[in-house]
Amino acid sequence: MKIIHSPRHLGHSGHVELMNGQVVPAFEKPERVAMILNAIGERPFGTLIEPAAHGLEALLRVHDAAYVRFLASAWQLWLVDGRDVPALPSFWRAPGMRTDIEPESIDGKLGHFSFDAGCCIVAGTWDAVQAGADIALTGVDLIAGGGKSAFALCRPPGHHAHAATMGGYCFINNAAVAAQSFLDRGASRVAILDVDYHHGNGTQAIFYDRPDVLVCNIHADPLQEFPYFLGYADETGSGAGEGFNANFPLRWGTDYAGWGAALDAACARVADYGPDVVIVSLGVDTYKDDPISQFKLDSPDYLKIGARIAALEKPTLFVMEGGYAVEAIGINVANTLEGYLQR
Ligand code: SP5
Ligand code: ZN
Repeated sequence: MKIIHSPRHLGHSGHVELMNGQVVPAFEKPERVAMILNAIGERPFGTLIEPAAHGLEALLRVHDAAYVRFLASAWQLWLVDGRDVPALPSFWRAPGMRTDIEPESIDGKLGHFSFDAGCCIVAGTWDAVQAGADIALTGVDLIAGGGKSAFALCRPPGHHAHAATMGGYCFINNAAVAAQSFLDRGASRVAILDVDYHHGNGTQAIFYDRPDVLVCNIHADPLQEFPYFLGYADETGSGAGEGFNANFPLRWGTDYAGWGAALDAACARVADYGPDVVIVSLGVDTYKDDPISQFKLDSPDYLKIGARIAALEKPTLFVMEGGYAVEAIGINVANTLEGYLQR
């Protein structure tokens, strides 16, 4: 399996987030990728390649132009204001306030284009984000060219990002950009299977009214867990997209017995849909020792996840999302890929 990786993710470092009322170093940190590369390097299945530059066109197929302009300029605007610390949003609108105006001030823009304080911007963030999208698009190239599978080692992750909103460590929705790119290259149906611990609210929202992308999400119940305001079981799509979104919320403490049953149900939906290609939003924050999560999957369980996905017998693009137990993230990702390849 080709593993697509770029060192440019390293530019997104030294950033912070708000956790339990305090500003803390971000859990979404560069060491995550280093650990995944280490684990993959110890097994026989990976060929590392660098992404090809794809420009912004494919990003603009799912993201608003004003949002992409904001991401590209935010760090400079923040510096102009005389600040030399990481940029973090701290102002948001209430329902009833204006949504049609993008403020001139950087603090206004940061709030306008975000839904939490999870997306801290530093000098190298935009370059890392662009590299991440190029990684996903290079994965599309490989599979559109006849490859059976590929692993897009994206960082930062993407599944919480909406068309014009960052959040949950995500800026550009790599999986959504990849899905749209498959369609633009001639696929008629794409399935996204999101196994990250958190609901992929951005991916769901981007494709919610469309039948050409089936979005299936297995995640912690938003009654208990971030992103709180989307990801409930009654969200099934709207308009032409009715019936093409499926959520499998699970309670804190869920182990592989419960989680694997949801995976079977989600995979049955994917198989029924008959997609040309499957994109797996691969988060391993379902792991029992993840520092911000509450599921109980253990490392050998990821072999089973990979095997279950392989049983779909579809071309498959794995796109990296979350996973914050740095000591185990590499083993868990490598197990997923090994389980996929060995079936
Ligand atoms: C891609 C991805 O996995 N993004 C996750 C973003 C989660 N941000 C909010 C987490 C809130 C967790 N609260 C934990 C309390 C621990 N004491
Ligand atoms: Zn997550």
